[in-house]
Amino acid sequence: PAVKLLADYTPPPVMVDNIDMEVQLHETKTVVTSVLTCRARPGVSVLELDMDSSMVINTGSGISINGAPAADVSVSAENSKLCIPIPGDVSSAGASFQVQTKVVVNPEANKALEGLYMSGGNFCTQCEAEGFRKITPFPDRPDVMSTYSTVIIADKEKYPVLLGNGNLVESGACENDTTRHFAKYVDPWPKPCYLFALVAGKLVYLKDFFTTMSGRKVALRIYVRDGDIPKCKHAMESLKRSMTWDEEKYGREYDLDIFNVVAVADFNMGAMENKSLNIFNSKYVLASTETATDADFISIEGIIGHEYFHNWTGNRVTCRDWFQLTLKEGLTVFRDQEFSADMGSRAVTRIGNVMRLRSAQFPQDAGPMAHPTRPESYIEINNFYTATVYQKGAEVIRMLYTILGPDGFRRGTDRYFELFDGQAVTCEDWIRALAEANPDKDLEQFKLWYSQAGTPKVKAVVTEGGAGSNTMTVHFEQTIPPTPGQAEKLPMHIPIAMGVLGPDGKPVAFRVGSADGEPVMETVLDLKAKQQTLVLYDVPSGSVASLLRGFSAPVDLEYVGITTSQLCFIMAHDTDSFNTYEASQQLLTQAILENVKRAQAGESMVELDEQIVDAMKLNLADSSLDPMLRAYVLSVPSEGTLFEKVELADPIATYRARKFVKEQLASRLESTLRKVMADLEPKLGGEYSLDPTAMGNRALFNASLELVATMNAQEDLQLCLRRVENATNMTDALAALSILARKDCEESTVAVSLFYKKWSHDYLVVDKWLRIQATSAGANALDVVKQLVSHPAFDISNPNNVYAVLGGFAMGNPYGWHAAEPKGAAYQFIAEQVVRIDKMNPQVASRIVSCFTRWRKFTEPYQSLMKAQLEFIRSSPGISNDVYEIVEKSLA
Ligand code: B3K
Ligand code: ZN
Repeated sequence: PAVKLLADYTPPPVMVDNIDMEVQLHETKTVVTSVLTCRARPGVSVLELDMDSSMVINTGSGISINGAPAADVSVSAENSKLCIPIPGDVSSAGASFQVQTKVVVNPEANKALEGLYMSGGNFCTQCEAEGFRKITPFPDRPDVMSTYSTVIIADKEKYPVLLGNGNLVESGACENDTTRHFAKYVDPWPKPCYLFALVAGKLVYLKDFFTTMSGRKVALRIYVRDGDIPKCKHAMESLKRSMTWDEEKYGREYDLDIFNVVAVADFNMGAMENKSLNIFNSKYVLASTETATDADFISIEGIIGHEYFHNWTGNRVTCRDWFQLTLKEGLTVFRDQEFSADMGSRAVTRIGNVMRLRSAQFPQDAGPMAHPTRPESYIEINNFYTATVYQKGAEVIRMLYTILGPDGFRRGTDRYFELFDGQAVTCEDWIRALAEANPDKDLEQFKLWYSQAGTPKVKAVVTEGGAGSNTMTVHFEQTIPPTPGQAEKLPMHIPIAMGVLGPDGKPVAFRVGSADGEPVMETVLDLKAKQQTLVLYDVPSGSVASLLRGFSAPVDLEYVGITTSQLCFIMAHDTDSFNTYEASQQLLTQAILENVKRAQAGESMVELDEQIVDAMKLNLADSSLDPMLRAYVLSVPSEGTLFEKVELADPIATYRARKFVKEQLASRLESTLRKVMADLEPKLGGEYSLDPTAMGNRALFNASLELVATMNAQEDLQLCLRRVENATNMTDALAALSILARKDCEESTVAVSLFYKKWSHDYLVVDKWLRIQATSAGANALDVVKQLVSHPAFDISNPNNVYAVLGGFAMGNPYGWHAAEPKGAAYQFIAEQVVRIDKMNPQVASRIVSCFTRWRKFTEPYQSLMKAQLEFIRSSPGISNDVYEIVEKSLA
């Protein structure tokens, strides 16, 4: 397969200023007629349109130019380009000309869920990144921006609702066929074709409206299947909050009279920001107290916000080419993270963001798929919608925010919209806009965050000045590990936020750089050199530095020589909640890793240090703290994060050591945990609320219950079972189910089956039930997963089901996955499923095959067995470019 390079970029030979489409919908034979108004660059004599082998096209009579049949039209060998010679008189002097094409596509046969396809009997589309070429021949690249008109025609009974981009200008019955009707939409804003969408089907909607800051009244509608309207309220409220927030924080107003959201059950990813017609995976729209967890409510708010925010960061200003994907995604993730922080608890939101970065992006940055936030090459762009482009991309924006400050950043985004509205631009352009608005800042070195892959490692050595000198010296050293294709790296610009805790635990006002500087409580060091030293004055002896507050840069910080008691001190006193959490995680990580070594050596494990137990108790019992933060502090680092801390990971020893430490926490903190539960109990009843404290209380109760239940006392197991049965909200029911699903006991079997009975009518809840089993099962997980795959509720062509069961198992259940017997049996099973799914849906297959990329990270025999499956997949006939790219790069 061809490798595409950023360095090969050339501007489009032909621009399309407008496209008029007519889509005659039919399940197996949809006819798409398009008229493209084109302008060719001087010297361009052939119009090349991207197309797809799945479409039927009559090159003889299906194409005309300025109304006359086009001559000598050809289709390239791989059926991927339609080449239409432009007669000399037509293209002269850059004049506009019109090209009409007519093609037939088959939505029902489209199991890849890219282009035009069917979900639950309705038509829908997904065009990003390159799906538009499966609907009509077109220069399918984001730097071709056009205005659109779309006429959608379909059977009136089967497809009463017809939706397109932009404003509805006309609709009615078809004159020539009374069983059919049509709707015409016009989108006046030039857009790249990846933002095209249409929907047709039997849908109902929840409606509302929003008045923008300039007084425009926007009709808001969320379209769902019959019966689902009551589950749309939270999404609608989230949408209105997003619209207000973007006006207040960025001065960005919505720009059309309607904004539609459609929920579909078959969707490859979370959601899509099509202009005025967002299409969502229904799991990120539908929610009720009974069926959705607190985490679901939070994700819905975040994703509704994310897609809405794309209207400016992505749609009005878009990407020049797909290498620039982080331009819209990193920025929009940052915006949705900040929106969520403003709507809920900032500290808790930040911890959640960092957990995700560390569990998904750090491993990617350390493995064979490592790439810069702006990749320089790819085979299949769909493989680059990654944690690096999204989550690390958002960290890059966050660092810019930190460096420029809130006002400087806002001046920068204003400048960005002012310069580039209506254009397709690059990451360089983005930095240029920020720099122009902040002439006192130098962002040159910062740009390396776009081009250098790998997680920088920062070592910090803190020393106190001699007695009486009241200084603290912090010496930093950065190194950036080699990544594929990048052996040598340059030092990066890393903003490090820090503060100081005095010997009494109180925050210290210190002076930076000289003894007569202004006293500050916090400072941000711009680490730019490979090594850099910072001297702080007025620091009482016995103080402790609190480094990388709020996780101010996506780096791996090693605080050299920090002691257990200093970490416990930070946990107890830091005013920065992130570092409170971070200290607890460092302590638990050290304790687990120590025991991993012992497990490997066949030695007995060491108990948790008394200091750690005390610090945990203090935190747990402090009811003045945010309960969600207390729950996070109590959370034991995931196996995935632990693997990253060692050279070669032994999955079974890691599992045992982690389990041991968890049991230690449970038994040593038991009385405190039970007291916390008893204190929370009365607060949990009453009306369900999504305010941060209510959610925190549920999380803390459930985290405590999870710990005490590791001791398997009958009454705790019974309590879990009762909660599965009687909980009035999904958060509590699911928490209890996941505790039991991990166990081998009567209550577990009962809980799993009664949960299914209760919820078998709700496919989104069933999806949770599938995932819980796939992620919780122990050494017999492979058998469980095989049963789930043949369960009537499982549909291999539904992406959510596949991600829940196969993804949950291979990527969310490290123990069950590696421990399956005979060794490697689970790898083989998943490899076979990947090959099977790839024939239908390469994007889904490619996500699942990623479970093998880090094979080198594991001890033998795991690594060889995983590698063997990658080789099996590579040798399977007809694998997609999507899967090929991941497999090939993993083996390289
Ligand atoms: N832009 C889409 C993702 C499209 C993925 C294509 N494989 C959703 C989002 O990031 O908002
Ligand atoms: Zn996005």
